[in-house]
Amino acid sequence: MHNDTIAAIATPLGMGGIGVIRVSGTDAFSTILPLLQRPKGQTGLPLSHLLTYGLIVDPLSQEVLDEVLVAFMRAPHTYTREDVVEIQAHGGPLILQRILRTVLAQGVRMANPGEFTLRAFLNGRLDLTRAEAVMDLIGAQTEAGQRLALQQLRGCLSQQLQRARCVILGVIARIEASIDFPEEDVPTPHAQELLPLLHEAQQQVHALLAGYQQGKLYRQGLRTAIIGRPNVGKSSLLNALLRTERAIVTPIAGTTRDTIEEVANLRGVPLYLIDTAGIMPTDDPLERVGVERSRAAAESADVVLLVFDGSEHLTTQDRSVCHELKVMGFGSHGENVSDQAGRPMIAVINKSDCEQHIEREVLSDIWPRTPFVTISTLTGAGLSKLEDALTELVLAGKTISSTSVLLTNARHEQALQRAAEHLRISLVSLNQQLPLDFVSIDLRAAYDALGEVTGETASDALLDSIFSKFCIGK
Ligand SMILES: Nc1nc2c(ncn2[C@@H]2O[C@H](COP(=O)(O)OP(=O)(O)O)[C@@H](O)[C@H]2O)c(=O)[nH]1
Ligand SMILES: [Mg+2]
Repeated sequence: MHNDTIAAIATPLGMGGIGVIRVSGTDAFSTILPLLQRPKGQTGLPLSHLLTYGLIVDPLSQEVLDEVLVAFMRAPHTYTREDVVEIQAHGGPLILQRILRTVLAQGVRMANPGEFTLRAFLNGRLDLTRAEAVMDLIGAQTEAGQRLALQQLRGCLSQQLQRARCVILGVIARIEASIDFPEEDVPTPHAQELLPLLHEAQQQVHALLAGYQQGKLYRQGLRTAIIGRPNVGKSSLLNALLRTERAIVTPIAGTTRDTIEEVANLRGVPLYLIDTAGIMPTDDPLERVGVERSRAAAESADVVLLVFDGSEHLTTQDRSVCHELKVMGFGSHGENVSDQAGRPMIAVINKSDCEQHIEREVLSDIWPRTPFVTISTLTGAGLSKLEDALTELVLAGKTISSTSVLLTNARHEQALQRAAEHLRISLVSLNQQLPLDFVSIDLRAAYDALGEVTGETASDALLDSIFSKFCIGK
């Protein structure tokens, strides 16, 4: 099924200077060449990997569809490792679709989502972690996310995984040789020789797992709900963190009726900010929907920014918002640092440019161990302190360097957890001096689990589920 020739529009649908149609497979050259009318005197196959000028002509109607530049790229030095043709046409959706239709009419099949990358994987150009990195790179929301994806695309994660696999395979080979050839000269390995090797593999797996919480943050970002009663400055805070005028701000309480979601960049972590209508009792049916959505936003958030108006006394509404968040488990409880931490929350006291009337002691009683930050969205005072506090809360002071390899993908994490568990059991068996074939069963399972991450032992169903998430043309 993977040797037919496929085609798709590889650039996003919309108006643009250029748009690209990608064709891959054994018939790519022989399909496109007859559609291309080149300047007089140019015949035969153009040189590989160079641009050729010409017109795309519909072979039936002889109509000229567009003036194009075409790259003919000979396997194996191509994205898919097959013969690839990329047609650079003018970037209008209609033009690109007409050219694509003409190409498909020559017997080429429309590519499935991710099929070009799937072929690159099946033809051995990329392993699975690198193929997945292509998608992460395209979808990255911050430069830090981009860097992590690029590290993965360049194979840094695969290399670390292969090192651990190699060690495990070495141990399996020694055990199985001694089991298979007991009469010959293959000595039974001693636990003392194998233990350090397995500890080394275990350490490599654990090191990767340890980076996952952080890596996940950079890739998936953080849902951050801005909560508080109306008019405390929630929408102003959203705008300030985005450094744009996204939400409408007015002195009229209840201006924001629906929730607004935008992505801000918190020192490399994508922050999905949710501005809410505010949580307060209301009889207005429209407002009630807004209030319900605010509650839902808080409930589903990773972090809450609870906003107060420092220029006013605490109101009953402020207190009832506090009560609701407590019930949802936000903020740290108890008197001691060692007490159980609640869901992450920062209390933000806004309007520091005005005379202050808020009862801070009351707030500290309600939220004894929650960080407080005083800001003014009007002057910008305290905003970088707020970003510090957020960074501290979610990253605990850890930031990444440009060469970090971090696990960012839940699929990888789950497979590595399984590998770690099998390694642990194999070490227990070895320490208890159980027969070596017990040890080797778990080592094989650990080896396979690591291979699932790189794709060496991935099932077709897994491949389908991964590549179907790609966009068409990738
Ligand atoms: N003086 C002062 N006014 C502010 C500040 N932040 C917001 N406001 C004003 O407070 C009112 C309500 O702001 P808004 O962001 O719409 O509050 P929301 O209802 O919580 O979203 C508007 O008139 C803002 O201009 C601030 O830091 N200082
Ligand atoms: Mg608002």
